Amino acid sequence: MDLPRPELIDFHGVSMSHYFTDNWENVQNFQARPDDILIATYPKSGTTWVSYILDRLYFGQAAPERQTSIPIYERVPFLEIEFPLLESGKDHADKLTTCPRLIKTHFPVQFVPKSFWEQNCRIVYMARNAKDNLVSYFHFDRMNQAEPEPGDWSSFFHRFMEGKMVFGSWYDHVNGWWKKKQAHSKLHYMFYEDMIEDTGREIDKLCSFLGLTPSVEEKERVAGGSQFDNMKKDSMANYSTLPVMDYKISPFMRKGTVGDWKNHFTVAQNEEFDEDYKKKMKDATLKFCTEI
Ligand code: PPS
Repeated sequence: MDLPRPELIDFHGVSMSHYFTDNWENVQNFQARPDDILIATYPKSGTTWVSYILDRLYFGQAAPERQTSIPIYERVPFLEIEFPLLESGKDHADKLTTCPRLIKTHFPVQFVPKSFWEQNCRIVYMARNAKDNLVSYFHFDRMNQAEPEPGDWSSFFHRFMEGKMVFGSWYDHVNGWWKKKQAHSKLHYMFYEDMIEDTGREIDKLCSFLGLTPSVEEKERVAGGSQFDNMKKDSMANYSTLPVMDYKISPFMRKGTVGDWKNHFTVAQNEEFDEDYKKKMKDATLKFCTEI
């Protein structure tokens, strides 16, 4: 697919691209149902991983053919996307026949359609440390024609710190959702690094939040199936069926590790980043780890 790369726009004070704002009114009027589950993340924080796990937990036994025949982005629609030749994420979500409906968003918390709050839906938020998030986003923007031109590493690095990314500032995103968690009891805030450290433990926490009681074998199947190497070779999970992405530049399932930033940041960049990070991340209760 040959499309011009979109520009970054300022939308209600957040950097966005038009692919995620063109359907704004309809998306804001989305009618959530009480049993809908919203999977919310800043881009490149492990959205696909959590989506895959939730889909398997809910439907792995009742409808196992889903996992082998329907790409993850169709099982879990991306609410705000409006892309040429594709059904809008909102229409797609409206048409889901599953119960619950699993729905993905990258919106900062203030953009979430109000019906999700009115219906008191469960929300799973996954966050990833800023340094690895930045690196993952850089490679994604290199290979994804639907993203603004990434520029070189150094300019991307600075743009990230300035919050000039699609879906805005990482710092505002993780902090905004963290604050929301204090008021909304049905929000489960989890960390990519914890998932890497012990996927089984994090699936246990997820199940307890969702009120699910899978057998030990089933949980092991879900945890095992969702390991990076398995998802990387699974064409229904690795986005290889989407023409806007060029896997020769970089695969969607790229490294799947904690600490790859060390292969990208110079010593000077790391110091600059840490200095700036301290100024922006004042809430001591929100802690990330950048290595395990
Ligand atoms: S997107 O485009 O925002 O929906 O991308 P998202 O799925 O949030 O993030 C992609 C990064 O998550 C990594 N990933 C995983 N890591 C470990 N285990 C599993 N199973 C897994 N699945 C996806 C993926 O490789 C991207 O990170 P990087 O660092 O680029 O490898």
